[in-house]
Amino acid sequence: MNSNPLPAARRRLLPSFLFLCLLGHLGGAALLPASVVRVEIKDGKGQPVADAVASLVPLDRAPVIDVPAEPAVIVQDNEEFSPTVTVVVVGGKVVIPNRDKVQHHVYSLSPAKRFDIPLYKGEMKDPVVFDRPGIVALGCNIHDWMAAYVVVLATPHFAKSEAAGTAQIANLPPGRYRLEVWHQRITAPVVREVNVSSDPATQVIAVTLRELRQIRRAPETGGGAYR
Ligand SMILES: [Cu+2]
Repeated sequence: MNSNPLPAARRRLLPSFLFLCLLGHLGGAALLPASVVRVEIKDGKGQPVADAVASLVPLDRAPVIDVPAEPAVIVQDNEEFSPTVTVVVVGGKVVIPNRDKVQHHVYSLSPAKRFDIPLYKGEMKDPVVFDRPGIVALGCNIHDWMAAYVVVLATPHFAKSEAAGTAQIANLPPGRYRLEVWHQRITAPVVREVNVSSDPATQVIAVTLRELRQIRRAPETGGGAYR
């Protein structure tokens, strides 16, 4: 029997104590509860807006962007893109597999990334790399109604709003930021300046997107709109 258990307990505790000290020394800021900005996005009638993208661009430091090794995935299923809004950082990759029995011809004419993938089914050969910030609208040459967006950001701080209209951006270092809120149905993003203090807290910012454009998913019949 061990008549003196204390030294053994100390020996067990010492490594974890040293580990914590090391962690605290290397990444003190990361261990603190970090600040959160929660953007509540509504339309002019007070209804929540889903699939809006809120991003925070640091104004007093260069953003540190880690490009994920894995591509984001936009599936083509039942002759629709899913999801319809995808966010990537600059340099991010996207694959657009076709799960339908029919072929699709995916393209973009957006200045931030033009591409054209002629008729295909199944997987793509190479992912599309989005190397410039901007909004990239995807379409299909065969099916006019198919539409999706890739939002390419030069900041790692972003979130897409859920059904409740909430986009929550966590782990924010203190500083000044430019908040941008984009939605496919507004003509220009909503821009605000936001201060994140060094005291960890959750800041709630209400954004109203007025005058949301209607999206035509199929051509109108009769042509009356153009007379
Ligand atoms: Cu198609």
